[in-house]
Amino acid sequence: MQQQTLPPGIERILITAEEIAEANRRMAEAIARDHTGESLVLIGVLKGAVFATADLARALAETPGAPSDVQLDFIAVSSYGNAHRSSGEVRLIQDTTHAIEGRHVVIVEDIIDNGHTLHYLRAMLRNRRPASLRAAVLLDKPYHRVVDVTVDYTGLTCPDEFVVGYGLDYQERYRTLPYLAKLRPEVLPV
Ligand code: PRP
Ligand code: 7HP
Repeated sequence: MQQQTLPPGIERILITAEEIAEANRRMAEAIARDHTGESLVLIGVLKGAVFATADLARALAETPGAPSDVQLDFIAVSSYGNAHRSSGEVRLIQDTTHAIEGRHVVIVEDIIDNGHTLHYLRAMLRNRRPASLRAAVLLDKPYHRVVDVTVDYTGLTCPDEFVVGYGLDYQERYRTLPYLAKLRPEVLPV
């Protein structure tokens, strides 16, 4: 097999684009089972979950027994800023555009790490009284969880590394890589 040339700063690929696509398909099947015939709102968490939300929505459209109708909305929060460690303080940067009262909602996240972001979002959106509220997370990184939070649909377990690609960044870089990768240690501060 031909060796792939990796961008500067990337040490190696941890999870391939094919593995990501398969995980999205599995999550779509589970969401379809829980929401057959229902009208569903997917709320993607920007910026990290931009690709996960788009790909999960399309996988859902191709899944038998899918919801009757899937609408997309987005919310933007940040707790990492430019760092590779969370501040623990989640900031709402941009709210959704539509009301969710009485709607079936699935939050779509790229990654759960310490859990603060999803915990904050679940509490905030629960207050808006949706008919149901679930969370789909592509990558579960369970090693440094600080708050206990329910994840209803999990794609893959993430290695205990700072990963980039497929929406995940370090200092706003590497988001557009089609795979998930480990950064070279010299790129990260100690
Ligand atoms: C990242 C990621 C998740 C969150 C998870 O977002 O996209 O939303 O951190 O981390 P936690 O479970 O430790 O709270 P970030 O705050 O970096 O913003 P971004 O999505 O704009 O990159
Ligand atoms: C947030 C985050 N962003 C990018 N890569 C990781 O491994 C991360 N964990 N939590």
